[in-house]
Amino acid sequence: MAVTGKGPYDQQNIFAKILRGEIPCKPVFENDWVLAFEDIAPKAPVHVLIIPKKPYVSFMDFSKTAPAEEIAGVMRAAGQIAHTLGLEENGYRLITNAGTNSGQEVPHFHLHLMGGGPLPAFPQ
Ligand code: DGP
Repeated sequence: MAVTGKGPYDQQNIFAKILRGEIPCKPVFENDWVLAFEDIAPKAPVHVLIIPKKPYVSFMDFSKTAPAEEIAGVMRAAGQIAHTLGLEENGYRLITNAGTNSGQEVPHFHLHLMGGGPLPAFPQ
């Protein structure tokens, strides 16, 4: 079921549990700002979720309240991950679902990084 993408932040959401190490993930990258790991239900040959380590419900929350340094850190990490995964040569898609109409399921802001092959015309 889609979530509204608005607060308050639910400390029991699945990505909060992954960040706390309470449930496993397949990590591909980590730095001070983000953790990135493989999506459990990939929609592309490469499908990685990039999440801030701090608690933001959605992009609406993140874009309004995160310090500029953190916003830059998350976006730079996304580019670095795409580079490291070898996605730059043939390109990739970077999206976020925010709120009910988007179908956001997990109420912790995340970027979907997809590539590794031709992607369906957007939106899927
Ligand atoms: P969204 O609809 O934008 O909120 O996308 C949530 C994504 O999270 C969806 O592509 C599936 C993925 N997902 C859900 N639960 C888990 C989990 O427990 N582990 C991992 N790795 N991914 C998950």
